[in-house]
Amino acid sequence: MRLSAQTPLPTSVPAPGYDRAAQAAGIVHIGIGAFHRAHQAVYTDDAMGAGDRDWGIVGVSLRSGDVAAQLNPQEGLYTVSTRGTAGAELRLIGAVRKVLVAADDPQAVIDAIAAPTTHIVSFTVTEKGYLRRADGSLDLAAAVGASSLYRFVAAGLAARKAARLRGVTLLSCDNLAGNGTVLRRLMRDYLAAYHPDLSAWFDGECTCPATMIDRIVPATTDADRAVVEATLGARDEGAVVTEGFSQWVIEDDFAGPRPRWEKVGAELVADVAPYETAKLRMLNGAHSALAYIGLGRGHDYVHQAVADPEIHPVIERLLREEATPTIDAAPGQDLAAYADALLDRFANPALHHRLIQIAMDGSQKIPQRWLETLAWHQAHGQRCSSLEVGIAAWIAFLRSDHPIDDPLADKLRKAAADTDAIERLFGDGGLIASDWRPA
Ligand code: CS2
Repeated sequence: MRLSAQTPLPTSVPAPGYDRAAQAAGIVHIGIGAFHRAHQAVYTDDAMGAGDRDWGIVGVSLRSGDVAAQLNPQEGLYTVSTRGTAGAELRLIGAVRKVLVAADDPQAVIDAIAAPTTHIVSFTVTEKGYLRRADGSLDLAAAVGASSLYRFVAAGLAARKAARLRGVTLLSCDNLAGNGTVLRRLMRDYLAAYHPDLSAWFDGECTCPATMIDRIVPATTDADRAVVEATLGARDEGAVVTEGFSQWVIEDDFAGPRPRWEKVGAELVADVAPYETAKLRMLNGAHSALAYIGLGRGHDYVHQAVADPEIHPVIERLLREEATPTIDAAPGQDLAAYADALLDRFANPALHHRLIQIAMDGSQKIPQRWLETLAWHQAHGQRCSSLEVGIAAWIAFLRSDHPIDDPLADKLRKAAADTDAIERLFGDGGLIASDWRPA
């Protein structure tokens, strides 16, 4: 039996306490992968559980029909399993109304963005989904492609303007440094090139707040779905598995109404930068190092790599001595406690977070995770031995038999094969733009 609104659930599984069918969709979310379902959709479900209304989510997949096939037959319902050392907890999430596939029905996506009830368009499209060139500008040729977020957003905004509706908040929830500013700049580049009539309206009507998003969400496996089915008594194809920890820090700069996410654990702040910088350089920086060093030493999962006595001190040094001094902490932000918590989170044996999942798209991740830290230390006349081990491990990974899943895969493999690999990757005119120069 497939999960649906009619499925009788075990009493141990909490379900939405609000009238799902009565909620209008206030959010269009582009890139509805496992991360969104375990993070923003949970906060939104909680906000509606706490009394907010009309914040249903229309999910969009730009390319693949997989998530639509998982969730639409289930009326958008799915479970989140939270796994820690103390066991697992399951709950049903009701915030997602349906999933659209842009490749199959582009007009439906444009109509959803243009709907009068929509106030927020949010994104988890991964680093490469922003189509940013090394100099920070938009890759204008790629941005007119069929799976470009910019095309859909611009067409939706044009329809709003024509209908004399208000603008929307564009909320980037990806791991980029200054994600709000990046999205605003790239959206402006797109409009200037292809919709100049919309540029002034966009500047006056739409905002792009920065966010720091944090929850570890491994890709769901068939084994995970089987465990959920045993508890639920129904098949949930859209199940997601995650850790207990969750954090969301959002710049309070919305163009119109928003859910009261701050009532359900999110932090609405004036400046996200200290949280975002700490998260990228510490959590994500350590993750990428664990991935490449760990794979090189034959591990499959994060918890195995961090327990390896050869790797643990490298990660601890990366967190405490390399990343920490580069971060201007906000008042009350305790970076030593954050490093402790990260080491505990990485050690969670119940998550089964694959290193190869983190290893993908290294060319898109490494600049904000490692190179800004390296550049800071270089400016202070210091080296970073842990990050240098990480870079060596990345090059070894690019030379290995592992499949390289990265938009620059071919170029990276060629550069890494060279005896001057570091120079070809990071030197002047190298593949990876950065302020850090190899010594
Ligand atoms: C990971 C992130 O896959 C990766 O690159 O570092 O997805 C990480 O798990 C999340 O950012 C945690 O919030």
